[in-house]
Amino acid sequence: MAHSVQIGGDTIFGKIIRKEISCDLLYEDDKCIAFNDIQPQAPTHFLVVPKKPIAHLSKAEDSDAELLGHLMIVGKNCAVKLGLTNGYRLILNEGDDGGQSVYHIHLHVIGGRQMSWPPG
Ligand code: DGP
Repeated sequence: MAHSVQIGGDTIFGKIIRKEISCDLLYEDDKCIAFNDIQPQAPTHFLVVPKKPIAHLSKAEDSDAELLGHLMIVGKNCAVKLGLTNGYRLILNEGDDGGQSVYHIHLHVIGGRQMSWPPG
């Protein structure tokens, strides 16, 4: 018997995508969802999450290129809507060394203050 795969996958972000838990929603379309991060690291901090449950960047396939690009465009459009006219930072944490804690790929968009470099 075929396994049934849950839409959005089996992480906290899957539950948000399926509306099983709430979020502060900024944007949604058929491919992704954007919502404010629950632990903001700056005055503006939101996540752009594909509905396809790719666990992390190193699991992405060549055929995911358009979807991954879409996340950046949605992040840029949301940043405009939120008034981030002076710049912002996009971050994608990959694996343990990258500091990834939720294994459903997501783009952080952080702004509203001056960022430093290198990141911690
Ligand atoms: P990362 O460390 O890159 O995997 O980032 C995961 C982010 O997800 C972290 O900044 C906190 C955020 N997060 C975790 N659980 C929830 C949640 O239930 N709701 C929201 N809005 N954000 C969450």
